Amino acid sequence: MISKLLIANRGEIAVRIIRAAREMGIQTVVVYSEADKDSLPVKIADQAVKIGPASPTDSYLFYQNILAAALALKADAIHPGYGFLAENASFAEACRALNIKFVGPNPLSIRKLGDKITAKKIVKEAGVPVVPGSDGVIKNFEEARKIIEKIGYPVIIKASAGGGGRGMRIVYKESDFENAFNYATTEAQQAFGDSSVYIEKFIGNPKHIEIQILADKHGNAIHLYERDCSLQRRHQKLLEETPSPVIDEDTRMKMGEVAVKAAKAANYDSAGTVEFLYDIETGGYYFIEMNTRIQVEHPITEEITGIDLIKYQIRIANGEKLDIKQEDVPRFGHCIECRINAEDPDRNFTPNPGKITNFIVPGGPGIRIDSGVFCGYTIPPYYDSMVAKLIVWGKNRKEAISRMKRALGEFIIEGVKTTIPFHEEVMKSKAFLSGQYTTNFVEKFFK
Ligand code: MV4
Repeated sequence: MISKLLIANRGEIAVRIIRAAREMGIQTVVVYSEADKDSLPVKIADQAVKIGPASPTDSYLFYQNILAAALALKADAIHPGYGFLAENASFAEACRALNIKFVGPNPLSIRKLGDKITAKKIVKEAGVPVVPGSDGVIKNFEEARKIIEKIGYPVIIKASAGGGGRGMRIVYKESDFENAFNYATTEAQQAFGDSSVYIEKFIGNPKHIEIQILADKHGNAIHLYERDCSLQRRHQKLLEETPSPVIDEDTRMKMGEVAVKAAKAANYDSAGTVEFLYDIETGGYYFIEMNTRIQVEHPITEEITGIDLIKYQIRIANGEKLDIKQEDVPRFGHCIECRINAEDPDRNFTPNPGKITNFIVPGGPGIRIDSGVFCGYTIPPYYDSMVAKLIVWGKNRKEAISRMKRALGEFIIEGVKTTIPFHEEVMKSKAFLSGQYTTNFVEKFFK
């Protein structure tokens, strides 16, 4: 049994994990950097241990110190949250070697799915639709030419060690290919220490649809429907909603089924997310990658299913069997999350850290706020700029949107600029209201 959980993260996700653990009767230890000594997770955890200076590489990423803290305080499990060590297979292995439960999938699954070429191969063999393209590493121009003859331009070159939009190049015509290929391999080598790249047909105007899954260590896996994460800017998601306004019931269940297939094929055993591109013209969907962590936007799935994903992650890490069957996964209403960042939307979303001098949160029916800040707190400049996730539930999309407008209007944050005005504009925009918005929406309408 897990009796003490160490949280190897900061901010709102550390708070979220402390809340789940506390409701389960599990003691909590949070580790923190010098810059986070006055943070909310440090205040509310049962215990807190300083692990290093502000710099992430010397604190939240420096896992020797985190493991030493876990041993010293006798934590029997570590939750990595998202970012930092969450998808680090070597860290998961190091936990295992010390007999500490890693709240996440087994190290081999992390490693296989982290390599995007391997991930695609595994799921394709299991019958999951993937974007047409190369089946493995592209070694040279000749190899690429043969594949592009079949799929046609435009194509996208992706780094196998990349993911989440890092290390990608779009190529529209043959005369640009050689340059782009050389650039992509060099960049991949520099960024990830692995020059492997692969190519796919470039889907020009897709929706980013992801399926939440839960898989245990006994071979059981279920999905918890989709999230529409198309509203993003430079690969940073700004708003997520579920259900997706463009996914019909039949497609929803089919995408869920293939996501479960993908998870099973990868021997997956935790909460995870299977990412697809969805073509609104054809209704086609294609696997692109799988994320082996809990995601920022997990609460919207919790709100429409009533299932606490963090508690399930902990139970699964503890070796427990899933006690929900696919047919028993509820789905009620509609949920939207707006990420409120300390950024200036009028200045190209430049980060705007500093002291929060006033912080009054909206409340009332259907409102949930996941945040790591409070009035008087100073947002340090070293980490991401998220201030709060404003999560709104409504009986349908229309009510969720009205409620989101109302909640954005109630939210008072002073001292730092935030993305609230941006979200207020989104709530009024035709493309968002129609539900037909794609990944190009922000770049197209908010320049
Ligand atoms: C693509 C794509 C179009 N076609 N793959 C971005 C995040 C990462 N998970 C995969 N991504 C994409 N992969 C194919 N075959 C479009 C995206 C994409 C994107 C690409 C360029 C600029 C902005 C984008 C925003 C969202 C998704």
